[in-house]
Amino acid sequence: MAVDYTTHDGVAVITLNNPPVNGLGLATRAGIVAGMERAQNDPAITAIVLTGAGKAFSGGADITEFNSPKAMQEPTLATVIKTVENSAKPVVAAIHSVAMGGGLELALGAHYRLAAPGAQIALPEVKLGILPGAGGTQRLPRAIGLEAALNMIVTGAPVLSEKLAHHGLAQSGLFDELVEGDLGQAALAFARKVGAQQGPHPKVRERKIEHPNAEGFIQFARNSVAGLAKNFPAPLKCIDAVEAGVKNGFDKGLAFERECFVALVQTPESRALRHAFFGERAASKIPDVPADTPVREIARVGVIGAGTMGGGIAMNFINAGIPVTLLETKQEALDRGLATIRKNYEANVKKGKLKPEALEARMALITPTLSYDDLKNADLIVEAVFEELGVKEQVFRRLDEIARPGAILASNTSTLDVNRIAAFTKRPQDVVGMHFFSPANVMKLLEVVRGKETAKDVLATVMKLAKKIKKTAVVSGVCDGFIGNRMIEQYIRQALFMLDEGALPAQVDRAIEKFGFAMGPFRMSDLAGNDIGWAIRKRRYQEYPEMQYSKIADRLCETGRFGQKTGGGWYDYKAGDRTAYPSKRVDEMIVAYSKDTGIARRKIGDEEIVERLVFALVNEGAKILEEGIASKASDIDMVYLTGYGFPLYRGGPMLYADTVGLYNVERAIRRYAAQPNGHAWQLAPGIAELAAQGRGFNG
Ligand code: T1G
Repeated sequence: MAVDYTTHDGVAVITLNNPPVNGLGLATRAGIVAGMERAQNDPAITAIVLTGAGKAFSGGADITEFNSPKAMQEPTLATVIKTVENSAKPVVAAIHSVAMGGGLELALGAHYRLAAPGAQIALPEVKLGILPGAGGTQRLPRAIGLEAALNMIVTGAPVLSEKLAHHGLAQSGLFDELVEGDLGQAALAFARKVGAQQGPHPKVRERKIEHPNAEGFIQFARNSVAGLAKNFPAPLKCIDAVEAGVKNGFDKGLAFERECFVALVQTPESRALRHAFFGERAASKIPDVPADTPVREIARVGVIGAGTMGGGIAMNFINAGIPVTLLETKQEALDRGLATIRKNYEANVKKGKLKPEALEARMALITPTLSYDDLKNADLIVEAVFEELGVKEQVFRRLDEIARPGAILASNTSTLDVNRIAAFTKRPQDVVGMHFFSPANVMKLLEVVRGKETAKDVLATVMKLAKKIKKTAVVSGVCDGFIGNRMIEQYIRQALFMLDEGALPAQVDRAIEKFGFAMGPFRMSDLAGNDIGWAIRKRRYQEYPEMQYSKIADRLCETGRFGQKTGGGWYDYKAGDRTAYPSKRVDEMIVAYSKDTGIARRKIGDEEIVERLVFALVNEGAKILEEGIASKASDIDMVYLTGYGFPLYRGGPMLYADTVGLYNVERAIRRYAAQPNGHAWQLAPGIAELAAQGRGFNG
């Protein structure tokens, strides 16, 4: 049963009991209404307490019911809240831990509210591309005032309950009492007290919204939100709904809120945000690794290599309070690495992101060493040494000798075969890839590369640890480039072919940045260093002689134009200025290369640029799914949303393909396959199959 009903000397207690967070699914909603009716009809009951079992009062509407008929089935949340608000007997909401979204809206329908301190109070709907759809935009301003309410609704940010107990403006606070002790007992006592009082009991909806200049403030809110809301319609709609209630009263405001909700829930932006919300959680679930797989304790971590990657990796663990032994081969490299870590923290202190005393505490968690023996007690050792198999072999053979039994041995490799690395040890079951993205202490994405012998508890341990170090971990099988880099390879290939065929770097970058990417391929390459791609291509030419590439990027590198670090790459740069200025010299080089290769240049439109770049990702992603390298399309989307600057409001390459329709994606790919360089377009069978069934990657 999703709701429990108990009575205690004249007080009925309705307890939401729908783990994990008392999502307000249909059964829960029906249970609350049934409980309310039961209490109304019981003459012995003088008051009602509404509370939540387990880890939350309520996390809001049951998002697993979104876009399903159940979400709109009576009793809807609006009906539940009306039932509570119109109850002849006073209702006391007793809140602990979490009251979010519909959960907070439900509490706002009660006549009184008590809260334990430390509870997260929020209307986070805007983060899902919608707005509070059960009266939140109308009741919250009446409960805590226009400014505080607008801020919570438009940002979706949680506020701790103790901050809402009393409010500076005219209205009393959201909570009638903050309860340090036993919330249940306090709620029963409070309920008995109000149950003995003559009604009617206070309704939030009857409070006035007092503000000296509501119209002015709302306009100010609109102006400040405009930038933040650039690609997202929901924040501005939140303001519209609050304004409707201020201007036209509660009932009209409620009706308008409903209209806005129904409109927003259908938008592609909301679908993308919900997809990302679920994708983030789904990524930590590995199909063949049971959720209750025992995990190994990770109390101490070893990091080998104190370079850019090693230092960033070490910071992730010490940020989570896990001590790190940092190993280098030479003292000056070790000193340099420590200095870089300290510099990063000092920058955070300067930005106010870190307290000065916390800096020293974090640095104290690092034990620098030049000796492998100091790693012998580590529970996890992550190597971030030079990306060359021979070097990895030395490291893993040495680790096999000194690491304690059961230690997890992880490689940060971005391109090498984790199975071959595991084979350098006698414990391949303990070897896994942990591919961090640079800068490792900033980028959320972590590709967890599963070798064919990697043990399930190793995977479960690393996925849990990833959550602790605030990474979005996605499991990848072993292939060249895993998920992200394997797909970006085809994206870059198309970008280069389009230069041969008629486009120029600035045009390609502008088109894909207009689509929403943080940075186009050429600005990105100039930032990362064109020589990195050059080295990878040289290896590819050896390994995949049959795969044709444009050689324009090699020609650029042969002139030493590695990007920002050499003052020039695809673009020109001025000293101390990171602005990418189109380079006449490079553009001429591109035109000359087309001539040399006999390709007649043509005008390439932005739409073709975006299709060829994004569908190159989609096509390779489809192959990755078919090969089982990724277990679900949302994993691929999470890789692109958290590691490659794919626009969040489009939900990732695979969701974007679903939005376009795989029927149209297939037609476009077949069209490009018939053009020059069409050899690069080998349509993934999965796209044609799904298109024929009228389906998408995400159902
Ligand atoms: N419904 C159903 N399941 C939910 C859920 C929800 N609202 N929120 C979380 N879960 C699941 C989640 O998928 C995961 O499942 C587990 O709970 C633990 O979550 C009309 C329409 C509540 C702060 O946006 O912010 O109300 O992986 O890992 O870190 O206006 O979850 O274990 O199977 O995040 O302790 C608005 C979203 C809905 C709240 C808990 N509510 N949730 O954080 O655990 S829209 C939200 C959160 C709405 C009304 C509208 C967090 C949390 P599993 P978790 P956590």
